[in-house]
Amino acid sequence: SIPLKSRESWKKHTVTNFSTSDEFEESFVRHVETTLARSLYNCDELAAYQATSQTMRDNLVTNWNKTQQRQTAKDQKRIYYLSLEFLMGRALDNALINTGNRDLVKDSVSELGFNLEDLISQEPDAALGNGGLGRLAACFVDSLSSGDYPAWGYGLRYQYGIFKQKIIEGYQVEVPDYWLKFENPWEIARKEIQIPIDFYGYVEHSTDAKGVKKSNWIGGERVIATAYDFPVPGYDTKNVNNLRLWSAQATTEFDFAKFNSGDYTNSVQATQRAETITSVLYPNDNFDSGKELRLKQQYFWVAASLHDILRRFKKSKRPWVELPDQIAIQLNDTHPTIAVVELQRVLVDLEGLSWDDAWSIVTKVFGYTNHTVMQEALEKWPVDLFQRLLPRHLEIIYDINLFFLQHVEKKFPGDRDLLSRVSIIEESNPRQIRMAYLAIIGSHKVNGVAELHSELIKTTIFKDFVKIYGASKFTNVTNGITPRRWLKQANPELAELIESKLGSDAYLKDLTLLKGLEKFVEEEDFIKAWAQVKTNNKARLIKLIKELTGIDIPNPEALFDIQVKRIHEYKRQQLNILAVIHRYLSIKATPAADRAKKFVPKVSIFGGKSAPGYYQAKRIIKLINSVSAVVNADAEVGDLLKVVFIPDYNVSKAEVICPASDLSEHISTAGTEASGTSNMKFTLNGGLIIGTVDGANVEITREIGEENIFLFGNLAESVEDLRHHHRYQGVQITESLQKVFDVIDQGLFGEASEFAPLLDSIRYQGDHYLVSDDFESYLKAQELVDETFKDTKEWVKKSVACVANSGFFSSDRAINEYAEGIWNIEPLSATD
Ligand code: GPQ
Repeated sequence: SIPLKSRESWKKHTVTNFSTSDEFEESFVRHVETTLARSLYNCDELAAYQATSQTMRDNLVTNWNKTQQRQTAKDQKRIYYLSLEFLMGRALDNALINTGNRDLVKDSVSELGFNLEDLISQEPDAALGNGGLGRLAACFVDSLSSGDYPAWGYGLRYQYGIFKQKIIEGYQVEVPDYWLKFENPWEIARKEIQIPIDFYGYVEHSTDAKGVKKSNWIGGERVIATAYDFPVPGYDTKNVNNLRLWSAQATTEFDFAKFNSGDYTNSVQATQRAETITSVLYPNDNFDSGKELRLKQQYFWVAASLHDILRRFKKSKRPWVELPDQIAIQLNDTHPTIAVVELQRVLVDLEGLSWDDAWSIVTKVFGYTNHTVMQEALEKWPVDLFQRLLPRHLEIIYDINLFFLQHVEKKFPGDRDLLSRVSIIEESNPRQIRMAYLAIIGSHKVNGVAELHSELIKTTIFKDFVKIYGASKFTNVTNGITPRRWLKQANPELAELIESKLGSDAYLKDLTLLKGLEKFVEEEDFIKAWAQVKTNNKARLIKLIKELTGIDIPNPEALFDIQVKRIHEYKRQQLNILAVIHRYLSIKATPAADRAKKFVPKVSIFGGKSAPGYYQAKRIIKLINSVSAVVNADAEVGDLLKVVFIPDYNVSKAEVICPASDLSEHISTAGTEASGTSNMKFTLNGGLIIGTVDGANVEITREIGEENIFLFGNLAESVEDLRHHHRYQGVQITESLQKVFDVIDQGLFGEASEFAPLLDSIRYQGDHYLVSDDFESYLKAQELVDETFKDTKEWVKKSVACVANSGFFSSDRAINEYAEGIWNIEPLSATD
């Protein structure tokens, strides 16, 4: 560091943050003219976006530095959130809001000749995630910073995020998302951080002078992990935490043996191979595809992160037993589970601790969050693959398993079925490693993400582990969303109205204050203003739909009924579109004169990506688009029904879509959606929900009241019986569903054979997702929606009730629960 006598002159020049318009503009122009090497004459909107972001980044970086210094000095316990996905979306608007600079910057860029909204929309989404799981991680880092927690996120810096979805002739076409095309002002490249990560190779066993057995892994291939840091600003605090994303590089130790033997090209190819590790995000949601490169990604990321975490711990010179007092690591799903094994390896093989001492440390450090009970999503890795890629880790897994099974045997002597059921190794062909079991055994707490889900994991997939460890190891932390992005940023007009009624914006940090809105529901003016905000937001969405699809929505007063999320059979977009067809047929079958009385005008809006190899989901997309084409062109139906598929649903589009719903659909087969988080976003924005008794819908109902939600369908407890019934007694297709099937079969929406596999999975293949069982009750619920919507005033009151009672669903609340119940960490305020 700098010698004492030089520090005075240093401090004189230390960077200060802009705080006036003038200072902002000075910095903006400096960045245009130096950083970007442009001028007054060729500063386009992209350059202006870059200069605005660079200026904001300067502020974030100074606060980031102070935050890190403060955290190092105080040396409190830190939380490390390991997630393979961070679905961050855009950073600029969020930084402006969280630092309280939005108005100032809007005026400043306007003085310089730009419109802030236009600059904001220049930014590509940081789409390093698939769906709910990745967006949850993004909301969590926002809440960790806002709550002043000493926290780091660790993930991968994919060069390609989730693909962009184009709709061509009704089909999904995937286009690569090369989001780093232009300079990314939000990342700080730390090229000096170079962590070697090994793969393959073999294990050497030896015995030392004291007779202690030693294992030493000699890697066969080396890749370098280099760091990119993303500052994460908290709201209304100077606290700025770090999100560190790793990028893979070839080693700079050039392979001279190959080079000298004239094999220059092969030697360079190794570089290419190394870099593929972080090139692409796997585009599967709720599905395990088991690819070797994916396992490489996981180990690369986990080994680099642990190395970094342990280096920081070692600087404090504390003994290893204190590790669990200084750090907590949360495993976001099983993707980082190999961290359990890697930490054990480092402590035993490299740091020389005994197995038991190491294991007692390891299990105190980790917590594991489960996000699904669906079998096809639970990660398993072939033993053979592990043997090749991570031979020492496989040995350690065998030992962890052995000690665990010994413990089980002692507790339940002779129960061989139990042993084979809970073994980390599944004795299948090929043999597989069950990552969820390893995560449970290696953690001190396991949590689900909504109450119903946390109960289900205890009674289904992890039942045996409750028997072994007791129920107290299993807990619930219901998901949440950040109100900064999902209310203030996405819905500025509603935020303003709320602030004017509550008298301050304190609700953005204590969302339960929204309850205060209830006392205004009888005020005529308030209700009118509330309705007006919704209308304005619907107009904003109408514009977006027109831009993206060319479809005109003639009637902004129509009921906007929205289902946006990944396309998945369990989420049941097929149920929605089949009911839309039913509605279309009913309208056509009603005499023209009676239609207006019977139906409220409605716009059915869909959006979401299918995994590229998930053909059934792709058929659902095609069906929605075909129905859209037929219905929208049918003059007889007019504005009574419009159907829209919004292409390339992502975070920045969600920010326009969520505030514009009258009704949103959360209609998964009961017991399949762990929580859902878009249900919370729509509720927070004054949209009503039609939904099943699943995931967080249950808690939303409890908070907002049964009279303010449209629930329907079978309960989770009936699902197994219904499937059993389908298997042995067949599937019952009701008359109304049959009529819908008939018109599809007759080719009303184009080539019937394209959709046959979709219908067949319901009528002939056991209807796993219970579409037939829930169809009638869904139609009934939709009828009730229509009835209720006709009374505009009553509807608006329900809308207010939704917002007023959504305080519980803040990710701040979720993070506080993790901090207290799982991590045992305290905030460290910027003013401490
Ligand atoms: N979730 Cl296992 C994903 O987004 N991807 C996954 O691979 C798995 C779960 C979701 C889950 O489906 C939602 O119900 C949750 O709300 C979300 O995780 C966050 O917990």
